[in-house]
Amino acid sequence: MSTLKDRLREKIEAHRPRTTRLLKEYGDVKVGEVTIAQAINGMRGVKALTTDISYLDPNEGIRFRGKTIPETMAALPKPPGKDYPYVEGFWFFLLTGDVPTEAEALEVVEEFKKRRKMPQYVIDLLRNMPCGTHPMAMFSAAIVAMQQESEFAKYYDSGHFNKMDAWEYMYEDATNILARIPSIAAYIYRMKFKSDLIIHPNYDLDMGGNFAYQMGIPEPYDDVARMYFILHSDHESGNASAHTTHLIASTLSDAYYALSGGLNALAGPLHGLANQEVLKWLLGVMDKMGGVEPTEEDMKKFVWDTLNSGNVIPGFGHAVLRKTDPRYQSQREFCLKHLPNDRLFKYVDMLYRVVPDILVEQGKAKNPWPNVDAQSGVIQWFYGLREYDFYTVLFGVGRAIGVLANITWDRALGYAIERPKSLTTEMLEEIAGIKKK
Ligand code: CMX
Repeated sequence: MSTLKDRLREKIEAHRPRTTRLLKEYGDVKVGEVTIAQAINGMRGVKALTTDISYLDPNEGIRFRGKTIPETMAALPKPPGKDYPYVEGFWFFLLTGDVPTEAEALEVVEEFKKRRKMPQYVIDLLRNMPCGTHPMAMFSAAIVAMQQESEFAKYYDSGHFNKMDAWEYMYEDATNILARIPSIAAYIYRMKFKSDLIIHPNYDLDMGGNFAYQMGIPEPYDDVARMYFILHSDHESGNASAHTTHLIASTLSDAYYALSGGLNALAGPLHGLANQEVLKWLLGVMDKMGGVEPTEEDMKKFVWDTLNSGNVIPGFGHAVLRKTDPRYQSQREFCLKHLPNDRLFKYVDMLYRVVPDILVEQGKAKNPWPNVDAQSGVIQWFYGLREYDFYTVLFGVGRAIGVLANITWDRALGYAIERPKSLTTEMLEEIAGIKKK
């Protein structure tokens, strides 16, 4: 038994009575009300989910297990000589809420190495997909293809399924998936964009180090990977990828089905695909300028042209945040340190100066500030990863950490199958007093 699994068991056993008590003794206490706008417009702000893994304050941004991003990065153990923590230690932290010691983090590193090998049938599947397939479709298909290996599904079929133990099988599936997905992502990249010249895993390296190795990108890309996966991991339960994963898992579907579905939600341009859209948009700006650096006036015109043509400015705005996303800030600090003179970074920085005022002037977006996706593609581009169709896959590797931690806890606490209630438009009109019953 691993230290992580033992610790998780202790945490789960300590936590269960809190959930049971809330449900039994306080189940009827109201946490809020729902308006017609919320019922029609994407349930924005409806408080109807529970997670202890992260919390998103509209002004402060994300906290993982109570810690801000800088606190998280500072607290967790790091590989020797590196600036960013082991992703494996971060997984320990998200699951348990405890900062692991170096030895505990390294135990997870070793556990992931043991489970790293990716099945040949996944490579065969990916090779057989049409060459026009988007990397996100390949990624999602690869995950669901491995469903036949699900320990959770086997346990459910065993005939002695017990709700109290179900989390253990979800945890095993989650660990197997996390150990493999950086390799799957790198395979997709090398297969699709590097003439299928695949680099096999290096079993001496941690998750971030091995990912950089399998991508074929030298240091400090290993640290970029660690930073990137941690920053993109979790953003509460209500965002589309996390919520989709949670919803699917609530049916007692296993982690493979659930994560694959969550990744499909991430693939939308209003969500994770925005990072590729930012790059595409910026390159369009550069192309129009014919290589000449735009002035702020030029940039303002491009922004207005985009808005006037009915499109959103990718990388800006957020459903919950009302300030600059601290995930954007973290990446900006990385850029200021490692690529301060990069041309694309300067463009992004110029956008930071011009877009918020324009969005305020336009008067539609509730949050004019940049989100995580505004900055992330620039870093990848700088390190030679220029196939921006791939960027959302990177987001997906990170997001898997958060959503898999969440569905492990969902099973531990026995959260019910999700089933909100719908109303008809006529019923809303009656509630509004427009129509009489
Ligand atoms: N550019 C132009 N218009 C924007 C905008 C932007 N960046 N952000 C919001 N708006 C518009 C909305 O489209 C909406 O217009 P309509 O009333 O015509 O439909 C209006 O402002 C109000 O929207 P909102 O309440 O401020 O934002 P939502 O909660 O509805 O949507 C989000 C949030 C992120 C989808 C939206 O801000 C957006 O489309 N941003 C650009 C895409 C993006 O960067 N997505 C990535 C978000 C982070 C992530 O999940 O990865």
